[in-house]
Amino acid sequence: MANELQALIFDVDGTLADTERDGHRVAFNAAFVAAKLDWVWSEALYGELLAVTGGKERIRFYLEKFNTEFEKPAQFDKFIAALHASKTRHFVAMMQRGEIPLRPGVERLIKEARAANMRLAISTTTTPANVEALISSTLGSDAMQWFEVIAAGDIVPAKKPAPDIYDYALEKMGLQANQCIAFEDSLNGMLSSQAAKLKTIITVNGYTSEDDFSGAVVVLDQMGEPGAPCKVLQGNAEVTYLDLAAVKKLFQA
Ligand code: XBP
Ligand code: MG
Repeated sequence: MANELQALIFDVDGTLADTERDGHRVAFNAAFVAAKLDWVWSEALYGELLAVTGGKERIRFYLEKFNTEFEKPAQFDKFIAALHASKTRHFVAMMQRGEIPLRPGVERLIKEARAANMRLAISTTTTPANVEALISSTLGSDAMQWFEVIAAGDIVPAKKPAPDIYDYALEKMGLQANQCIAFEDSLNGMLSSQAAKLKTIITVNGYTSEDDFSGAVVVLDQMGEPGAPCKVLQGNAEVTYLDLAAVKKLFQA
């Protein structure tokens, strides 16, 4: 008999909220201004930089590929860490001001799952402070406790697309991959969840709609709401909006 679904594991950036273009990118640029650097990450450039997950790693990638003229300071690791810490402060402040809402259906699904005693976890590349700021500002100050594991940031050295952050979440929950389902928005995210052997539901966003999501359980434009249906972009499923019954059906299919 097939396993029963025990837990939902959510990615954060791009999945819970559209944070990349108007959140992280803006916070990076604010940190560059504060550090008196003349770097500007446009929406288009940021799309290319998203090939690399992790903010510190993304800054290094930018300097390796797009700004090779920049003379690296002597203590380069410290420079990157300080710049990224400043970016995190800007991002947290933006979330605390409520600048980025959750994507359609996210709050509804999480609350339904919670009411049904479904176990919940987070698996993300972003810094823990960012997760806390987003979740508390959108779902309320106690909402961090709804998730039994917050697997985030540098907790594992190898970030997505490596499976490590999902493996970590599964290990902490004491669950097998075939008892859980993952929610992702990007190719790097899905490669990570699939490498951890998790079935994965994709909701795309502006930066990821052209990614190749072969192997996903279903690809949707968003989770949708009653009266505001989602579109099925890939996969043989009839979903009008993602509720727990739909998730369970996709998990069993
Ligand atoms: C997205 C990421 C992160 C964020 C920036 O993670 O790759 O690096 O873009 O956050 P996910 P930091 O989709 O797994 O949530 O600057 O804190 O890394
Ligand atoms: Mg993501």
